[in-house]
Amino acid sequence: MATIELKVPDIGDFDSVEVIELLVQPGSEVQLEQSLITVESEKASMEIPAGNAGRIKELKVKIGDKVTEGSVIALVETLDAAQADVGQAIAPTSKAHATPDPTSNGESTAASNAGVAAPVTLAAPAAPASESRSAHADLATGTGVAVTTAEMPTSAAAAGPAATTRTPPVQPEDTDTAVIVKPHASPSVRKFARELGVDLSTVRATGPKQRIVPDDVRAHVKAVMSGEVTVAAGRMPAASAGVNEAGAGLGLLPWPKVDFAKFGPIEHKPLARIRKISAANLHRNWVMIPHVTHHEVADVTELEAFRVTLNAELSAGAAKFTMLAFLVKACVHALKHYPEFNASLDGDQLVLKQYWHVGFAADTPNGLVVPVIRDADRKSLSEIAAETSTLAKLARDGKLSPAQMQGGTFSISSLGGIGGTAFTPIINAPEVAILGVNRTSMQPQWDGKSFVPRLMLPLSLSYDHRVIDGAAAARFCVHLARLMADFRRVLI
Ligand code: CAO
Repeated sequence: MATIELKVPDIGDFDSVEVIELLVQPGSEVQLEQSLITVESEKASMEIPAGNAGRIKELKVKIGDKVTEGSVIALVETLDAAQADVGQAIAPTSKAHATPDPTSNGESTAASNAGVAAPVTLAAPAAPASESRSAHADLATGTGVAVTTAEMPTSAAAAGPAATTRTPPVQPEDTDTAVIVKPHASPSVRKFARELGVDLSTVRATGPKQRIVPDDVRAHVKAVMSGEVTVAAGRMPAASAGVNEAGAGLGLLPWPKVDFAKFGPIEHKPLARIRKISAANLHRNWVMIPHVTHHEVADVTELEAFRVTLNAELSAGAAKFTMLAFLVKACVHALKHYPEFNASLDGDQLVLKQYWHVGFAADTPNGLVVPVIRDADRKSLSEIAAETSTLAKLARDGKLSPAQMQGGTFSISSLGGIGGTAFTPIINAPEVAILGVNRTSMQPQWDGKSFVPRLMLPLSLSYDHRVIDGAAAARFCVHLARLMADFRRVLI
């Protein structure tokens, strides 16, 4: 057993950086490269890793101390003498590195994507560090920002002749920016928060200089669990969101707590199970998908006349031809023409589906459900009409099986039987578009010479703007409206 000093390694141009966090205590066993302390400069905070494994005998720094290269952080008892021989000075070429933890790297990248975290460039007389550079496009701002990561020696003795561009041991966390207000927290606190799924922008900081300390994260989790604080529903996985994982915290106020009984009589009614499930899904989809709704009107004068004629010819008991059935058929045609509407986002890939399963929102006493008409492209209009009627009845009776609600590639939400002129249907994730339909009304239309009464059907297409552009949505709707205006076009 030998006692050696663990020192601050070469940290580049930083003369004197403040210790803001102690990550080990006397008695702690540390592994090689385990973080010992967090230091903070004007621009960045970084964790200083151990150049030796062993047991911490004594800490030589405390919070608030200023350290520089060579400052002794702690005395450590190595587990055997052999290690001490190696440990005092890790050779410049040895792989004494603090490769950023992939998750921590991800978050730093996120910060950089926001255009705020500049890589720290050090002209240091040290061994060349391996460097990797990657550019990440920031979809939110449309900018590409270079992020540098590097390995570096952990020992102060790791000096060599070559000048190089390097970063500190751990990807720096930007702490000071005028562009985006990023929560002020050390890498280890960020890691801790990530493990717990806590969005640091929602955490109240109590540390010095508005710094979030581990206890703040714990207090936040406690408050959320006890219902004292509410947070926005889930966060978009970085890949499929196309935005940084840290995201911009919504920074919402807690939900108002009101004693309603103070103002008049009240009654408590538990939410039905379906409503709770659909509410959670709708909330997630609304928050996570950048919705835009495009509005169009289709002249269905001839189609409605045709529908009435067909229904008049029906034999007893046969399912009525509904506007919904025509819409399903027309939508399949439009989806084939514009395949990105029959797709899902999977990370940075678009999954274009070669099947056309159309869901339709069904209003039930217990909430909204979306049964799916599978292979709508292969079914006749009367088959679709019969199936929607069967599925709608099953839905109202609460007898839909999960399989009957799965696999949809596009949805239709029809309020045509009720009214309205337009609305914003919420996309049924992981689909990328949904068509809302309102009640037809007779309206004057200009035919070039005079106004004529025409039966107009309002269409509202909500689409995921990450996948679909406004122009594509407009084209899709024009295409759909033309089909509805002259249904013979569906055959083409
Ligand atoms: N314009 C005018 N009338 C319409 C119409 C339209 N766009 N769509 C339907 N109608 C008429 C029908 O012709 C029918 O009239 P008749 O009884 O005289 O024949 C009447 O309205 C009722 O139709 P319906 O709504 O029962 O049948 P449907 O096939 O059109 O719709 C279903 C079935 C399951 C979609 C519907 O019952 C339903 O649940 N709609 C609500 C969906 C919903 O809640 N969406 C909102 C979700 S939030 O995004």
